[in-house]
Amino acid sequence: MTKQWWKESVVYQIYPRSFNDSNHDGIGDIRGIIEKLDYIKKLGIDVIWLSPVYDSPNDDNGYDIRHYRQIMSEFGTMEDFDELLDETHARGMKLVMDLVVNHTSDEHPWFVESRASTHNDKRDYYIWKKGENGSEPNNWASNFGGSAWQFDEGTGEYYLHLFSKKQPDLNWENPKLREEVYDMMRWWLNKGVDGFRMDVINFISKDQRFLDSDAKPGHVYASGSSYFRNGPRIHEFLQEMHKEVLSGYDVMTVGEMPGVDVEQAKLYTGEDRNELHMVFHFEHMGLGNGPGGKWDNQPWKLTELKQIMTKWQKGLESVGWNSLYWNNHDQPRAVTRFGDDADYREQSAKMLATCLHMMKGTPYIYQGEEIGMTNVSFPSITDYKDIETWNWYQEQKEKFGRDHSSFMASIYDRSRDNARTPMQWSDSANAGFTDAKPWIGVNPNYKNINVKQSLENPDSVFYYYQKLIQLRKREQTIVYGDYELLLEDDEEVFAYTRTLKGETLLIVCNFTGKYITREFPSFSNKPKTLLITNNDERTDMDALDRVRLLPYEALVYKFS
Ligand code: TEU
Ligand code: CA
Repeated sequence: MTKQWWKESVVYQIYPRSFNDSNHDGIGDIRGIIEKLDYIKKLGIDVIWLSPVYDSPNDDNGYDIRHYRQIMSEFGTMEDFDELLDETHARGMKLVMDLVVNHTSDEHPWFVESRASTHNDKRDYYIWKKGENGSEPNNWASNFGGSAWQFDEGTGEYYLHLFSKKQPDLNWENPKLREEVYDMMRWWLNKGVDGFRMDVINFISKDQRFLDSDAKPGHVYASGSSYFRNGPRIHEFLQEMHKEVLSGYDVMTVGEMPGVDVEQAKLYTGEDRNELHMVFHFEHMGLGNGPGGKWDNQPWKLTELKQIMTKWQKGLESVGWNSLYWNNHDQPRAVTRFGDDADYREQSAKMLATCLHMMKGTPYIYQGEEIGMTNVSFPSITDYKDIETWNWYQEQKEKFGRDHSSFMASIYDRSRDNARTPMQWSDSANAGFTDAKPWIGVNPNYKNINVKQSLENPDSVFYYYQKLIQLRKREQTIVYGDYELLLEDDEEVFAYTRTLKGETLLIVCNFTGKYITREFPSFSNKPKTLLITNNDERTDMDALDRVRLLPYEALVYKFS
């Protein structure tokens, strides 16, 4: 397994709209990020991934791009961006951009031209089809509700949009479109950006038959994902992108890939395949999804989580590379979802961090995770801004006549806005995020959970993350060691080892709020050092034939 800087790195994801407002308009911006670079550096971060900052009408908060080579005016100017890039590099960190090329905004000049007539240069940049007997070309559902096809009066045809109708899908079958995308990527790389996180990149190749998929009884539309997820030409397109663009630069790539499995990921990340370095899979993000999908939240089991993580650890072990994450801008907050955001908030946030950062792969921290930020429960639906949440709400209310309270619980569990409330910098007004009215409400718990307080408390979640990151720099076994799961059937403890050249790490994480005891007799007589724990009482000398674990305790011993 070759050594690579991006394997030894820790990535910090910034959702710019919610990070830091520098100019008093209630919206986070690029100058606001520059102000906080020292904070990010202090944490020990190597790479910053910026969610989209391109010009956008913000139907989906920047994931609907109007101009690929311009900065959203709410976020600042290209000069601000260049300064951010310079200042990031000056601190020895790298900057990775979000690349959204499955779709553009409907306000992108390509689409404006494309929709203007059936015969123009840009018509084939998008996916246009005639209707079938007066309705949509097929029954595919949009990820944000309703049909994935939108009828366009001007030319009397439908265009495909797997997300909102303001996000028309690009036609990757067209070589001219592909060349435009590659050219744009080179333009950013030549500026000096250090790589891309590629939005739903495993959706870009569509099965050209555009067949109906099987709809559930009572449903008109159905996900067409089997016809575009890891589609027929996906590997060809990614290899072409590598040849045309990525091979010329020493950069990092990670493909966001809903529905990808380990076998596919071996092809995407295989070191000899020249596609991508890593993928984001969603298997652990699907935990607790009921028959009704993500809004239908059900209890989940630790054994399921362990089985998923282990499958990915072992599956990519000698082939490719994992990305490790508990949350992002689309997901609930990790400590609420996998830990306990009440009595054991700090303890469980540290435990989750340990469990993830000690696995093999590149860890991603989502803004606020490093201080243990939690989900939010806003009283009114009008407090929510996310298009996915709104579309679902409207469907439930209008179509199914459900009453407010019956589905707010789902929103509290799963709305993407849980991740999008402003970063909590201090206990002053609006959590120090802005001195204007923030674009989305601040989580009322900011008085107790904020950066200022975390930096003042040596025992905080922040300093625990800092220590984890420092350990990674020191201990090669954390980066390159082989993974082995222990206690496979245990519903309370996630334990595993990492081994490299005769050195072994033992990681033990209590996923419950209870005191429990576990036995590790095979480790009991070996000399060891304690690398990290969230239990103040623990020492190098503790016997391992019987270990009494505190609620949400995590410990890491090294045997060499
Ligand atoms: O997300 C892809 C995606 O599949 C999401 O719809 C995700 O599954 C969902 O949000 C979970 O509820 C990417 C971006 O991360 C997301 O923010 C965008 O809205 C989407 O693509 C469209 O660009
Ligand atoms: Ca601003």
